[in-house]
Amino acid sequence: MPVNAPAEYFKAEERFKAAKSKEERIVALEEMIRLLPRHHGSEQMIAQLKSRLAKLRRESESKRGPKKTGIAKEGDAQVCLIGFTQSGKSTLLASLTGAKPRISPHPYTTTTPEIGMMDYMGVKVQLVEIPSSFRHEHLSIARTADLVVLVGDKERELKQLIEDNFVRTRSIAANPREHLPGDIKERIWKSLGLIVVYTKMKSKAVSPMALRKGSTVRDFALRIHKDFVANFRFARLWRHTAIKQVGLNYTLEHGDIVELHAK
Ligand SMILES: Nc1nc2c(ncn2[C@@H]2O[C@H](COP(=O)(O)OP(=O)(O)OP(=O)(O)O)[C@@H](O)[C@H]2O)c(=O)[nH]1
Ligand SMILES: [Mg+2]
Repeated sequence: MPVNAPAEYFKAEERFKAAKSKEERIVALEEMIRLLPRHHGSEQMIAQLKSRLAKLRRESESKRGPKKTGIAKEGDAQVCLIGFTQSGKSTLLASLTGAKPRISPHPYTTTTPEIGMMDYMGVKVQLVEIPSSFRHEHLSIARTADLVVLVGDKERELKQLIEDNFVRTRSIAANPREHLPGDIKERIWKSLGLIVVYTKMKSKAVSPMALRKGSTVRDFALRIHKDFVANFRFARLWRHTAIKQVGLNYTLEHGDIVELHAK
C-alpha cells in the first residue's frame, strides 16, 4: 500500500468487502475516502474510489425510483444538521427541539431525516438531522437549507464532504460534546441573520415575527398585510424603555415591539 493508510482505513475496507447492500457499501466507501491521507501519492487512488462511489450512488438511486424531494420547510428558517455517525446529531436535535429521534451507541441509527422545531424567543426554527450515509436526496436538503451545522469534531473533513457534494450553504461547526446546547442554539440563531420583532395590534396580544437583519417598518408591515403599507400613518415602537413614533423607512432592531397605525 503506497499511501500509508491508517488502520481504520483497512477496517472500512473490510466492511466494504463484507457489505451486503449497496447502502452499506456506500457508507464504507465514503469512510475509506475520508480516511485516506491526502497527498500526491494518494490522489489517483482517491479519484478511483470517488468514481466508484459515484457509480454506486447512481445505481442505488435509480433502483429506488424517483427521488424524494426535500423536507417541506416549516417555521421561519430551516437548519440542517450534518455529521459523521455517532457525532451526537440526534442528541442535539432532541435537546434543542424536544423531538424524539432514536438515539443509540450503534452507528447509523438515523436512517431517514429527523425533524424538530426549535423555539427562539417565540420564533420557530426547523432543525433537520440528515443520516450519516449522506445520500444525494438527503444532501439536497442541506443545499436548500438556510444554514448547515457541521456536528462533531471533524469540521475540516465535513467541509470537504459537503463541498464535494456541491453544498454551498453557509455552515458553522458545533461539537455537542464540547459546547452546551444553549450555546449552540445561540450560535445557530446568530448565524441565521434574523431578528425577532413583536407585533402589537390594537393593544392586543404581542406575537413574534422573524425578519432579516436590517429590515424596516415597511418590511414588517408588508408581512402583516400589504394594505398596511398603502394606508400607513405611523408606527409606534417600543425599544427597551423608550417609546417612539416612526415611519416606514425606520430600521428595526431585535426585540422591538411595533404597533401599526393605518388610515
Ligand atoms: N458523553 C456524551 N455522549 C453523547 C453526547 N451526545 C451523544 N452522545 C452519545 O453518543 C451516541 C450517539 O449519539 P447520537 O445522538 O445518536 O448520534 P448521531 O450522530 O445521531 O448518530 P447516528 O444517527 O447513529 O449516525 C449515543 O450513545 C449518545 O448517548 C454527548 O454530548 N456526550
Ligand atoms: Mg442520529
